[in-house]
Amino acid sequence: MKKVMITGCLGQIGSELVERLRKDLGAENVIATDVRQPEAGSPILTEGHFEILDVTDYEKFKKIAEDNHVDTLVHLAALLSAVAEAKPKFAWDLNMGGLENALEVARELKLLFFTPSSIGAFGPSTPADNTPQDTIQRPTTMYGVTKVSGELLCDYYHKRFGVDTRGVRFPGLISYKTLPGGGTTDYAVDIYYEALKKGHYDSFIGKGTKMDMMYMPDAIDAIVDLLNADPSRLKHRNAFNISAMSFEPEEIKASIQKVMPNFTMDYDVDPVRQGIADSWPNSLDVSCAKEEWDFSPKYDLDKMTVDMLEKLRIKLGDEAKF
Ligand code: AKB
Repeated sequence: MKKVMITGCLGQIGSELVERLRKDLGAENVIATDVRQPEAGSPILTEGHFEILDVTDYEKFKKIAEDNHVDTLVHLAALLSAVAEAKPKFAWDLNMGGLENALEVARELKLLFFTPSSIGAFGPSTPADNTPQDTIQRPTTMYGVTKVSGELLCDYYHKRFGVDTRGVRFPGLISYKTLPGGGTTDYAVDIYYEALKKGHYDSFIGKGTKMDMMYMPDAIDAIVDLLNADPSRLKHRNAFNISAMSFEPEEIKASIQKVMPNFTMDYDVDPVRQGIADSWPNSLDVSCAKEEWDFSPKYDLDKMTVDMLEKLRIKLGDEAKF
């Protein structure tokens, strides 16, 4: 991996991955793209190469990759679970159309390829605890349908055309730099903002609902480590189960209370997002990722909470009233 093109670079993962790869590879070796124009003065624009790209536009997609002589493609542009449930047709068109174009560009230009799947690729008939790497996948959401289809398509491009496809099933990702846009696990990000702004949070995910989560620095390391992994060790290529912690709302509340003892939480459950969460696993078995490319996250819940609150307090400035 020497020169990388990234789609969806203004999203929660993309914005931090661009920063990391610009440091690792040099700013001139990272081609950041998104369908939206970044805000004026944003580091994505001022500190490196940015291009507007709608990933459903194959010709432009290929031209940017070709003109810039990239050797690696990280395809992140996709709708998240809650938005995909609200706009299922658009979710199918974007998540599948974008991925198909990305894989075709990778095939034609012989690129190393990464795209994320998600815990959303599982469904209610999947074993919920210690969910195996290879198991039943019958998701009941449009997001999940696109994620399973995407996993299969990546496997197919590897087997049929020899494309060096790689990927992980991300759990909920927690970060302080860029907000996630329309996911089910977003409550675990919102809670830190509200803790600092209001000292209180109304959780849209109900008591007792466990989901896998990970802090963004571990997620970025996972992408880079898997892209750099020795291919001869990879028995699975795409959709590795990864996770650093599994908790329910009461546990993240308790973790915040260790730093902010007066923090309080109530529930105002959103039936749509609760339904999605109920169809997902409680906790994943990540042993294949450990065995095949040494996956080893550094942050547990309490370590993440301390870092999140410290960094967010600085970011929020006067808005942090607690
Ligand atoms: C979402 O909640 O949609 C995402 C995911 C787990 O894929 N964070």
